[in-house]
Order: sequence, then C-alpha cells, then structure tokens
Amino acid sequence: MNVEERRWLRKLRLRQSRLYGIVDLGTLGANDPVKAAERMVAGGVDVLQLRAKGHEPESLERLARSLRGVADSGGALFLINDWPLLAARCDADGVHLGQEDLSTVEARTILADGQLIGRSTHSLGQALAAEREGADYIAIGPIFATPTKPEADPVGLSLIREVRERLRKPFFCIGGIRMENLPEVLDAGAERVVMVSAILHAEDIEAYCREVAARLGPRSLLAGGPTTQGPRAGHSRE
Ligand code: TZP
Ligand code: MG
Repeated sequence: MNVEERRWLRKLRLRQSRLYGIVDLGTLGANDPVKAAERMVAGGVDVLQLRAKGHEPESLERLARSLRGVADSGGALFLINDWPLLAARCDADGVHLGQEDLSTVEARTILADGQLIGRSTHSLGQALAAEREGADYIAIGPIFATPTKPEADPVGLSLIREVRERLRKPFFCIGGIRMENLPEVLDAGAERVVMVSAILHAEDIEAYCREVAARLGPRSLLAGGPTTQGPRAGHSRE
C-alpha cells in the first residue's frame, strides 16, 4: 500500500469508528496490556490507544509494536498518546495530543506522511481550533467527572450538542463514560465514545466491548468522510 492509500484507509477507519479503547498503563496496574488489548480488539474496539503517563517513551517501543500488531489483527487503528516520535518509530496510525502538547503543525514534522493526529479539547472553542489547525479527529471531555483524570473539570453533556452542530471532523466523547450512562451520551448527540476504566475494569473485557459496540450500532452507517470510491476520488469533507 502506498502512502496515499494508507492515509485514505486510516481516514475511512476513523470515519467508521464508534468505540475507542485506551490501554492505559496507570489504570491497568499489574495487568498485562497486550492481553487487555487483544480482548478489546476481539470485542470490537475500532481504535486502540497506548497511554503511558509517567513512562519514558523509549521504554515503550516493544509494547507499542505488540499493540500495533494486535490492532492490525482486528482492523483497528492504533494510536499513541503524547509522543509523535514513538508513533513514527512504531508505525502507529497516529498520535493523540492534549492542549499542552505539541501543535499539530509541529507534530506533523515528526510524524510520517499520512499518520493521524487527534486532539483533546474541553470547550467548543478548543474543538473548533483543533479542527482549524488540522487535527484528524477531536476528543471532547471529560463529559463526566472521572478518577482516570481527576484534575479535569467535567464539561457536561451540553457540549456534545454544540460540538456536533459545528464540527465537520469526527469527534469522540470521553470521560466517565460507561455502559450505564451511554444512553444519555448518545441522546446528547454523540456517535463515538472513548472508554478507559469501564473497559479495563470490566470482568470480561471482550464481552463488555462487544456489548458497548452493539449499543453504538454498526460502523458502516456513519455518514461523511472518505467513501468507497478510494483515495483519488475527489474531495471529501476533510
Ligand atoms: N481525557 C479526558 S477524560 C480522560 C482522558 C484521558 C480519562 C477517561 O477515562 P475514563 O476511565 O473512561 O473516565
Ligand atoms: Mg498529552
């Protein structure tokens, strides 16, 4: 596959994605990240992210390559939190950046051509800025208060509706989302969600993901973005 085809495939998978799971080493504790990732992908996670706060990126290369393989085996995207250089080295599908991280322009100078950039945002203004600056997808949250990111104030469900009306890029809702409150999040206009602790603390990770994915609905019905016409088929909304 050439660079253009890979870029197109990544954007197509992003458009079709509903469930984004994070292999967060802090939340996993002593549990095996590769096994957790395998169960997540088997359960239908569309995007897998490695998040390893407090670790040195150099020490994560082997794990990142293993997770890259796990994601590939299920047709899921694989992203790395915080470190574009590690994402480039491990041939990840992209990197996820926060408000305090590198700008999109800076990150693109480190990433390989065609790798994706996601950006965490906490307001409509930040979400619109991230889109304007060229992020491929936006995360908004925390929707609810969450022990996974205790320092962050919840933005509430109302931001989902605002963002939905204004953003063209795919956006994911994150923060305190679990099976029990998923209906509220969907009713507020979300199509895509990220879950960390709900998935990683589930008794049966695969079954939990399968159930959430079923409630989110089939991938193929999502509108917009690259179409089946392929990478050279004119302009998409992106
Ligand atoms: N960014 C905003 S909230 C959050 C991140 C990384 C943590 C979400 O974790 P959980 O366990 O799904 O609430
Ligand atoms: Mg970050």
